[in-house]
Amino acid sequence: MTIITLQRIVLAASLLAANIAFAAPELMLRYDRPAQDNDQGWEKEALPIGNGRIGAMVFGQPGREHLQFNDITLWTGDDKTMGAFQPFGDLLVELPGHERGATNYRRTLDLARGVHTVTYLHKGVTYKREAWASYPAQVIVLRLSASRPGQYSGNVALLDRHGAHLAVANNRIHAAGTLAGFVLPDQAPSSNVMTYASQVQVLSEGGKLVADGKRIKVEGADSVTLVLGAGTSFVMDAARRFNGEHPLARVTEQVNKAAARPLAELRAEHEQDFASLVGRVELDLGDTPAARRALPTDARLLAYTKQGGDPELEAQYFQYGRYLLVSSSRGSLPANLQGLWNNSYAPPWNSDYHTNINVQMNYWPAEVTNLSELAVPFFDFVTATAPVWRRDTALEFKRTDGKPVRGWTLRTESNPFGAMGYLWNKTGNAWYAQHFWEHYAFTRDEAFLRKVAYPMMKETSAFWQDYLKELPDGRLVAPQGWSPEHGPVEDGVAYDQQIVWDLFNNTVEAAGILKVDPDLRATLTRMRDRLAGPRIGSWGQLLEWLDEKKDPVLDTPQDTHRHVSHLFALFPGRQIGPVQTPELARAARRTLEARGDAGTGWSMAWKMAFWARLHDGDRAYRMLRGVLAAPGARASEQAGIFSEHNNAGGTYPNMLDAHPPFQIDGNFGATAAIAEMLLQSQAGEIHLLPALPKSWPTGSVKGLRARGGYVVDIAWRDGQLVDASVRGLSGAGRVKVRYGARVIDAAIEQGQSRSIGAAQFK
Ligand code: FUC
Repeated sequence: MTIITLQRIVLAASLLAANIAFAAPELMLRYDRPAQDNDQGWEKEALPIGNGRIGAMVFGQPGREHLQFNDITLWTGDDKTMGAFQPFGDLLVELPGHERGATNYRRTLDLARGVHTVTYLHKGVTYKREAWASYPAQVIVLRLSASRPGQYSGNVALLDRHGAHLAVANNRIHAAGTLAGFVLPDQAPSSNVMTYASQVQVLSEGGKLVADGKRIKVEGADSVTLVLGAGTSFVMDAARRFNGEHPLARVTEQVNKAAARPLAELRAEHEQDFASLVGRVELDLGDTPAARRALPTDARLLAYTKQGGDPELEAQYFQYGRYLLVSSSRGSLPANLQGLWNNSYAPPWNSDYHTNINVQMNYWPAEVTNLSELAVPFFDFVTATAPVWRRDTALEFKRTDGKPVRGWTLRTESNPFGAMGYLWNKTGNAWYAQHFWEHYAFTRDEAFLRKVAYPMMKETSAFWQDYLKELPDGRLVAPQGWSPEHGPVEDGVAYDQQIVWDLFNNTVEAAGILKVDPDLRATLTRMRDRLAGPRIGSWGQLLEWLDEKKDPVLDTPQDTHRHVSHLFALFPGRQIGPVQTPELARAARRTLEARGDAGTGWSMAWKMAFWARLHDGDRAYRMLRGVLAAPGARASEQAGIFSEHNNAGGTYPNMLDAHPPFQIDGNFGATAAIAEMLLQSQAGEIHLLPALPKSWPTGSVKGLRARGGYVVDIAWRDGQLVDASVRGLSGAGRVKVRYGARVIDAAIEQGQSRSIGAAQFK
C-alpha cells in the first residue's frame, strides 16, 4: 500500500467520523483506545450494550474481542435466600497478530442506534467490528469485517461461568447447565434449580471455519458474524416457584432464526427499534467548543470535571441514562443495581433490587423522559413477586387484634424470587405504589389503573390501614420505622410519614378517577389528614424524625449523611413544594444546605432533583457537576466543592455511575433530575423551565412527558422561554401552564398540539 492510499483511508475515516459527530454529537461515546480486559476495565472502560434482557460489556481489544454477557434473570438464591445476580459467560474472538501494530483505533457507542463499533488499521487493512443486542431478534450480534478479503484468521470461544457442558457442532458452540448445586463459598445453599443455555453461531464469508476442540477456528475469512443467544428457565411466576421451561429450545430457535436472516435486515430492524425509543426526546443544552467536542469521551470527561463548559456532554449524559434504561429494562426483570451488567460472582449488594431508594431511582426517568413502557418490567416484577412478600409479611406483622396485617411489605434487599434481606423498609411497598400511580398519571392508561395500579395501591393502603398506630394526641404514625440508613428505629420517622401520605393521597385520587370505593376514599382521606405531618425544627430544618433529636450529630447542621430520605415529600413526592408549601420548602432547603453536596452517585443525583424541585437551577447544576465528574480528578481539581469526600461518587470514563463502585442508579437519577430542571408537572400544572441554570442560557428540549398525558417541547434563549408546545396524547381538556410566577389556562384537544409563546406569560 502506498503512503497516499493510506492517507486517503485515514482521511476517509476521519471524514466519516466528523460526519457522524456532526450529525449527533451528544449521541456518540468515543474512545481512542480499547478497554483494559480486567476487572477495572470492565467497570470503568468497557461499554454496555443490552436488549433489556440480555446484554454485554464490550472491550474492543484489537487482538481479542471480548463480550462479557449476562441474562438479567440468572440469579442464585431462592425465595428464602438472597443469592446474587450472576455473570453468565464470555464470547471471545482471538485474532493473533492484531494485538500489536494497530493504529487509528476508534471505539464508539452510538446511543441512538444501540451499536458498538470498533475500527482500526492493521498492516494496511481497516478492520471494523459492530456489536448490538437486538430486542426484536433476542440475540446479540457481533460482526467483524475488513477492507480487504481473506484477512480474518483466529478463533471464537464461548465460556460459561457456572460449569456448563460445552459442545461444538455445525459452526455453533453450545453451553447448557444448571445452577442446581452451584453454591459460592460464602453463600448458603438454596433450592435453586434454574437451568440456562447459551449458544453462538459463527458465520463467515470466504475462508474456512473448523471446529477445534471447544473452539471454532476461522481461517482466511473476509468477514465473520457471530450470533449469540442466551436464556434461563426463570419465569415471573411464584406459583411455578419462578422456574419454567428449560431455555434450550427457545435459545436454539432464537439463534437459528437470527442466523438465517440477512444481516442488513437484522441490523436495520434493531436500529429502528432502538431509535424509536431513544429518539423520542431531543435535548440541546447549547454548543460545546469544537476543540472540546473533538476529545475522546474519557478525556472530555476529565476536562469537564476540571472546567465544566461542555453542554453537549451534559446532554449526552442525559441520553445515556435513557440508553441504559432501553438496554436494561425490557421484556424481563427490572434493571437491578447494575442494570443487567455484571462480571462478578459476588457483586456489590448482590446487584439486587434495593428497596429504599435504588430500584425506585432506576425508574425515575421512565415516565418523564418518554420511555413509559420500560417501567412495565418493574410492575410485572412487583405483581409476580408479591405472593412471596405476602407470605413473609404475614409471618412478621400482626394487627393489634393479633390477626396478620393485610398486604405485603419489604425489607431493604430483595431478589427476583421474593427473598428479602437486611432490615425491614416498611414503606417500600407504598413507594413502589407511587410508581404504579405515576405510570397512570403520565399515560392516562385507565385500563392499567383499573387492573394493575389501583388493586396494588389498595392492597398497600390496606397494609397501612392495619399497621398505622395512633398517638395519644390522635395523630397517626408508622410504627418502628427507619429513616434509611440513618439514626434509630422508632415511630413516625418523616420518611415513612411522607410516603404513607403519598400513598393515601394517590389512592384517593385513583379511586375518584375510577369512581369506585367511596367509603374507602373517605377513610383514606381522613387517615391521610391525621398522619403526623412534616415539621420544622429549631434551626429551620425539616425534621427527619417525629421530634427533634438531642444528639451530637443527628438533626444538627453537622449531619452530612448521604441519605436525605425525609425530603421524599419534595421529590419524588408532591406534599412539599415552593409554590404550595413555601415554609416547608424553605425548611427542605435548609436541610439540604446542611447535608452538603458530596455523596455517593445516587445521593448526588437525588439532591440534584431536590434542588430542581426547589426551583434552584444553579444549585441543581452544581450537583450535576458533582455527579458527572471523574471521581479521581475531582478531589484535587474541584477543591472546595466536592473535596470533603475524596472517594465520593461520580462518573467513570465509560460514563457509568460510580457509587463507587459502579452502581447504575446515579445514571438514572441524574437523567431524571435533568428533566426535572426543564419541566415539572407534579403540582397540577405544567411548569416550564422551573430550574433553568445560568449555564444553559440557550437550548431546547423535545418530547418530555408531563402528567395528564402530555408531550412537551420547550425552547429558550438567553435564559428566557421562547416558546413551548404541549400535545395532548391521551389528556384533553384544560391544562394550567406555568412559567415563572405566571400561570395560564390552555384548552388542548386530544391529539392536538398547542403552541404557547413567551408573550402569553407577560
Ligand atoms: C443503599 C445505600 C447504599 C447503596 C446500597 C445499594 O443501602 O445506602 O449507599 O447504594 O443501597
